[in-house]
Amino acid sequence: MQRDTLVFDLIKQELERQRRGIELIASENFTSLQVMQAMGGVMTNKYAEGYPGRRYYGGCEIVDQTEQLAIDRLKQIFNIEYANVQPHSGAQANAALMLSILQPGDAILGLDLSMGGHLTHGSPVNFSGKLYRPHFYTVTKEKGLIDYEMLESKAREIKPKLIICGASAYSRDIDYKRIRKVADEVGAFVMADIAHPAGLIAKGLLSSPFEHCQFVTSTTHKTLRGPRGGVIMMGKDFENPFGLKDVKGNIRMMSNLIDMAVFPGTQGGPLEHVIAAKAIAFGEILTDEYTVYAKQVQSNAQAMAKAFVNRGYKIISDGTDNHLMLIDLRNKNISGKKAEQVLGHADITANKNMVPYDDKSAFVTSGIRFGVPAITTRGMKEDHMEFVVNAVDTVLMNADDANTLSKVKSQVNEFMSQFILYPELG
Ligand code: DSN
Repeated sequence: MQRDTLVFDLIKQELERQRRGIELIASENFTSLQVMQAMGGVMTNKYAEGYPGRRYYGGCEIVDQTEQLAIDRLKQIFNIEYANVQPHSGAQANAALMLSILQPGDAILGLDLSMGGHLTHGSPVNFSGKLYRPHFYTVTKEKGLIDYEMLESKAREIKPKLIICGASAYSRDIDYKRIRKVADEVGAFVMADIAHPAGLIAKGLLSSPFEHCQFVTSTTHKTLRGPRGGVIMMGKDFENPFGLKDVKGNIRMMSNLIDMAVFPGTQGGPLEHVIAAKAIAFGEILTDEYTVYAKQVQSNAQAMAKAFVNRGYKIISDGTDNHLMLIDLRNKNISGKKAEQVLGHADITANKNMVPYDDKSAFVTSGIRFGVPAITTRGMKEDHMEFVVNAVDTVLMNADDANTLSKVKSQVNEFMSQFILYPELG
């Protein structure tokens, strides 16, 4: 078959784009070459509906081993009893988890999307807000911290079946213990979606949710630096809350309910090539090298936040505990939309983001979100944050000056040439 030069040329252009720019999207990262090789390998050809040792197709004896490796390594990373590595994404993980414990119309309580939450935590445009009855807590107006008192009073009033914690644009640690306390009081489960900070939690740099939240979901491609995908985990397995029995009349464990909700509940064949890549990434996370990386992520984020504050930028909650920060640009007289656009002209990639109590729409926004997982993988240290923040600031303060934008772009490209990305790819 003729090589598709059109598509491969676009892939080459994307590699060049990633190489020359400063990547500040908090949810992105650069996987290792071996993770990408697994994703582009022959396991993409295999159907394997079911689970290791219990498949609906023949020829699964090899993919059984990679999937079991992924499961075992993930359990080792977090020191937990249960992991399902089949969800195709974080959204799929959340859909399956909710399917396993909720009935349509059940009340759920999550952090409002416009306050840093996530679409799958009850947004009316998402399955979670359409199938279930969503309610929300917020962050406080003064400090930008999760309003635990509101969470508690809403939980007592609504009596949700599930309380969801975790966020996409929240830079502080979470008090899982406090959330579990009110959940127990009102008869709710707690699910922590750790898609963003999972890598820092893995290395003990942030509080662990496993002791307090019955269910934990994550993506695998953000701080975890693996392939795009999702996982569902439990610190401890337990008998299912509904007394569901299997064909032999045995009560099924919660792990069985979740497995069934992933397949056949919400997915068909698992992506075994991605699962092989997850296994590789999880192996990398177990190394000391990754521990050094995770600590550097946290230090870089703090250095970056300090550099922004020194230039008069308003960080929501006044700083960061994790890998990201959300900046309110209103005192800088530029919208998030425009900021994202002009930063793009200088080869700096970030995403506009609503800030709490924003007066602009989600398409315009008053804020911008910055994260350091990707630039830390490129090799940047605390000292480099000064260059990055200076470049961002110069762009934002000269947003309508094409000459300045082009000058910063050249400086960015020159700066990034010292942090080699995928040298093996030529
Ligand atoms: N889209 C992801 C993010 O950027 O945070 C969340 O799913």
